[in-house]
Amino acid sequence: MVLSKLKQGLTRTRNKIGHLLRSLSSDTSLEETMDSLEELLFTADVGPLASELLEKAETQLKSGELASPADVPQWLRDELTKVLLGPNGSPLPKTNSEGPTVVLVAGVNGAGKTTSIAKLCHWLGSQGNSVIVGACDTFRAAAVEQLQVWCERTGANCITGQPQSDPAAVAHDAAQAAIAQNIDYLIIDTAGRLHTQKNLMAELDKVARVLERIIPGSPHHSLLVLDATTGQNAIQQAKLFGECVPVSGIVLSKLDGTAKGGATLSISKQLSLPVLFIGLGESKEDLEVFDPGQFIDALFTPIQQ
Ligand SMILES: Nc1nc2c(ncn2[C@@H]2O[C@H](COP(=O)(O)OP(=O)(O)OP(=O)(O)O)[C@@H](O)[C@H]2O)c(=O)[nH]1
Ligand SMILES: [Mg+2]
Repeated sequence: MVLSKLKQGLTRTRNKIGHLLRSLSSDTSLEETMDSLEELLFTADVGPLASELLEKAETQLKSGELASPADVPQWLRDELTKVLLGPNGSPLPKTNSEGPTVVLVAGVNGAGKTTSIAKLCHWLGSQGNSVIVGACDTFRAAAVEQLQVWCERTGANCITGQPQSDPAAVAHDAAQAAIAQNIDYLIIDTAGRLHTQKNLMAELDKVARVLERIIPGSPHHSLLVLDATTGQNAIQQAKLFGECVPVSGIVLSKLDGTAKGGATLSISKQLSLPVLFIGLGESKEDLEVFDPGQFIDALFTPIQQ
């Protein structure tokens, strides 16, 4: 059987919860079922959602709304699918009919911003869009070069500035270039930062303000890249970034490298933000538009023994 990239990417998470799913399916008593469900939800790292679902399952099993423990696995799939927020239509609609649609990309150090931008260039390009990338990470020495290499591979144009120069100045130049060249999408790469780095957080705000001045209404999309391997910690990061820029959606990177894929479930729920894309590897093709139904199907696909 050829596994889809998503199923393959979720292998570690599926390995972690596989035997628990099997035991949940074979339980016959209420007590056993509740025990298995509890272990499954906590092992899957779904966060506070676990207690909510446990309470709901117990209430529904006792009231008869759920006729028997055998119905619990399907019930769980349905509940989890409902919890997940994916894109409503296109994940990155071309919002600006007058000029470039601007996508600002933020996140902590090493979250996968630059790699995700490369993947987005590839994805947007494959749909016939022209893309310019603004190399606004002027903070880290090798950042510009890394982005340039990706842009060459994906056919996007890269606008750069001097090392340590003002990122807002690069954003300014990139926005001007995108207008002059009548480009469909302008993507802005930014330096990794922590919420405690007040100057860097302020810099992000300044980049956004410069973009808005040159292209009114922009940035049209502000994506927060979260590293799926950080599990529940990603929630905290998202809240703090949200205080600085109005995050419109999440790119969840490195799902292939983690057994904590279940954290995805609580990220949507706790942030009330859609997961727009998921990263499933290190090459430009390893990006998928997030689809809650497909994600749950992949998560519940048994590991072949
Ligand atoms: N396995 C896997 N690795 C990834 C994925 N996305 C990014 N990476 C790796 O994560 C590391 C950091 O990625 P970058 O894209 O440089 O992260 P960044 O957020 O731009 O980092 P800074 O600019 O330093 O803040 C690199 O080694 C990437 O190859 C993914 O979806 N899967
Ligand atoms: Mg980077």
